[in-house]
Amino acid sequence: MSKVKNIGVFGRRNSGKSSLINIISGEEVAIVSDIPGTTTDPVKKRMDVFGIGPVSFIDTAGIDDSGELGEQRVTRTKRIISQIDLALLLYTDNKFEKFEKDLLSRFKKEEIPVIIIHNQSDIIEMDKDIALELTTNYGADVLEFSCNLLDEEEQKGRLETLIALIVKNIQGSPLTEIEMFDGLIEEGDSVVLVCPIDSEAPEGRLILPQVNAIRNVLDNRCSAVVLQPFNLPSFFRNCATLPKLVVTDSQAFEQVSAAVPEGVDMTGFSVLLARAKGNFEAYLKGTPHIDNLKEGDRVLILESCSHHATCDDIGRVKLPNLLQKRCGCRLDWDVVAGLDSIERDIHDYAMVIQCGGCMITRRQLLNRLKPAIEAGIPVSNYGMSLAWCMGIYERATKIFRR
Ligand SMILES: Nc1nc2c(ncn2[C@@H]2O[C@H](COP(=O)(O)OP(=O)(O)O)[C@@H](O)[C@H]2O)c(=O)[nH]1
Ligand SMILES: [Mg+2]
Repeated sequence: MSKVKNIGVFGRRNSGKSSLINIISGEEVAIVSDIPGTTTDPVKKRMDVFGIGPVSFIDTAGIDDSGELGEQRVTRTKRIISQIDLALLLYTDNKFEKFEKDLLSRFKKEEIPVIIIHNQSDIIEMDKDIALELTTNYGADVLEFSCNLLDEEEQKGRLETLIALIVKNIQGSPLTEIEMFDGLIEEGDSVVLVCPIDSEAPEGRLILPQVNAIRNVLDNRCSAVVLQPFNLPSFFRNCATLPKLVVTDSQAFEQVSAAVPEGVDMTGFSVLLARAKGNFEAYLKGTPHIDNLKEGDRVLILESCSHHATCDDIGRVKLPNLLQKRCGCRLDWDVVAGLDSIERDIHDYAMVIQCGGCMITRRQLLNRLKPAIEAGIPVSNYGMSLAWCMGIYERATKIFRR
């Protein structure tokens, strides 16, 4: 199961926010009334949408309220915007003015996808020219809608269009975080998690990615078998049905790879994390460029926190050594920590390698990588680069390249 996606419903008082949420959810949740400003608190309504899982609609009543102090309103709007994955912006009477435009520019700044809805179209039809202008200027979908349609079939059709747009916008959004096993396993599958308990393992507990993996396997109504590398041969000798997937700590990849039958998919925790949080497509494309690095090339390491001993060691010692060994030549390095600005011209770099980004949001991470990607420089991340250098990349990414 994925994380709940929050959808904010915006619009002036009486534009039909509460009515729309009611229609979508098919229940009376938000209070609908003829008196402006009845809904004063954001009301959250949860439902499941096929294709994206649980979503929660947030009724943003009151943010156009002229009675409230301007500053408070801005703060409240900002707070709502910071939690949403998608915005529905309602307008009526073809009036798309400062209130609507200000909201749109906020969404754009935060890279939040938006669907613009001309509501109450039963009273005043949507002006197609204005709608086209909005699509052209803002790159947003514009939908003609009405909460008061008498024709049930027509209403059903419009709702289906709206839901399809919601799914498209959320799935296509770079902000949507993926859970570790999203799309990889189905109810009833079993997953083997290989967790070596060695000198690097913390005293008396598992590390966070392992714990998160167990939880996410359970969320998917699957079973998790947690074991150490040396348990694998006997596990495969005795298991009645083969597991769907084997996930291992990358340190143990070679040993695990030898013990897992050819036909069983396997990958690493670090690869799953790179997919969940980073720009995975760009990493898949960029990582093989490691083999094109040549003498004197400059590599940029983006380390997103500067106080994590293990990451520090990977970025400054382990990765440079492994990469130089793999390429058989000397490379130059810059490590930029935290969210510090990159001083050199990005074009000076032959490659950019990003850490796992466990301390920053997906939005921050994607913004961090943007200059390199826009400049056409190959990007990778710690886990995937390590996998490449250790010669285990092919097998660890096979399931993602089908
Ligand atoms: N004719 C018509 N009335 C609507 C439509 N949507 C909402 N209303 C009515 O407009 C009023 C305000 O709607 P409401 O959902 O409370 O607006 P909100 O303030 O944005 O939450 C109510 O009387 C609704 O019944 C619509 O599409 N057509
Ligand atoms: Mg309302």
